[in-house]
This record gives sequence, C-alpha cells and structure tokens, in this order.
Amino acid sequence: MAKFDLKEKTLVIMKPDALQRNLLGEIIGRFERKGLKIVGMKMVKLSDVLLDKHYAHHKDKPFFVTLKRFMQSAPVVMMVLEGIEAVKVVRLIVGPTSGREADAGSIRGDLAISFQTNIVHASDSISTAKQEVKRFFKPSEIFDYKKMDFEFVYGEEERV
Ligand code: FUP
Repeated sequence: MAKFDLKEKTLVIMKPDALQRNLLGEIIGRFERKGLKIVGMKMVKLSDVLLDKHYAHHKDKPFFVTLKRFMQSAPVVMMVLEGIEAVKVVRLIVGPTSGREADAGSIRGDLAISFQTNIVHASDSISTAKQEVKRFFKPSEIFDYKKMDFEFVYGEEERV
C-alpha cells in the first residue's frame, strides 16, 4: 500500500467577501504556490438547502441568520484541492475562524479582520471533507489529470 495519499481531497469555498474584495486571485495563488492541485472549481449562488446542510452544526446559533444572509449576498467560488494531507495543509494556510486571532502569513491572518466575513471556508477533517466534496461537486466536475510540476512538488518517496 502507498505510504501517502496523493489524492486526499478537501473543499475550499471562497466566500462573498473574497469576491467583493477582489481577493480570488490572491487566494487561489496561495494554494497553487503551496503545491496543491486544483481538481475542481466553479462559481455558484448557494441555495438555502445547501447552506442549511453545510452549516447544520450552527442551525440553532444566534448568528445563523446573518451567516446565511452573508453567504448568499453574492456568488461564491468553490474549489476541490488535492495533495498529501490536503485537509490539514489547507487549514494551516487558512488559519483559525477569527481573522483577528489568525497568525500573520495565513489567509485569514493576512486578509481578514472579522469572525464572520473570514474570506474562506475549508473542510476541518478528512471525513468532513469527503462529505463536503460530495455535497458541492458532482463526480463529473472533479478532474483527474497529470500535473507537470508533480516531480518537483513531491520527493521521490512521496510519489510512490
Ligand atoms: P471554520 O471551520 O473556521 O470556518 O469555523 P466554524 O465552522 O466554527 O464556523 C463557520 C462560520 O460561521 C465561520 F466561518 C463564521 C461563522 N461564525 C459566526 O458568524 N459567528 C460565530 O460565533 C461562529 C461562527
């Protein structure tokens, strides 16, 4: 069995504030430069049904209404990113929920000063990532292709 899962996938949602603040290219560039592989990407207006499922764990919280209003205020751009330990790596790049607590160098630490308008969503575990990728992307919207920088992004032992 392979030592590393080169195809671990995670979901990133670039929220309406990322779009409105012209930060999409900046965010995508950070993930690209890290070596993560973009295997799916699309722009959508999130429906009530999808948001109720996505934020089901927050359904009874007082901020649920404002969170939904914000998430539906403009389209979002969603990506499926792939790579070894993609879920963990992406959460590190994104930083903790509050832009005020996130370390400089992370997306939220560098680009957000809010708790709610915090630029991106990223799956928080391997099992959540599996559910979220399935929730937002059809199998035909996820692509398996050869990336030309692969041999330089990973060392030989990681590529077997
Ligand atoms: P995260 O996994 O970092 O995106 O954070 P959570 O799943 O805990 O929260 C999801 C979203 O709910 C956050 F991005 C912002 C919003 N939120 C609030 O607006 N108020 C709160 O008190 C907590 C979360």
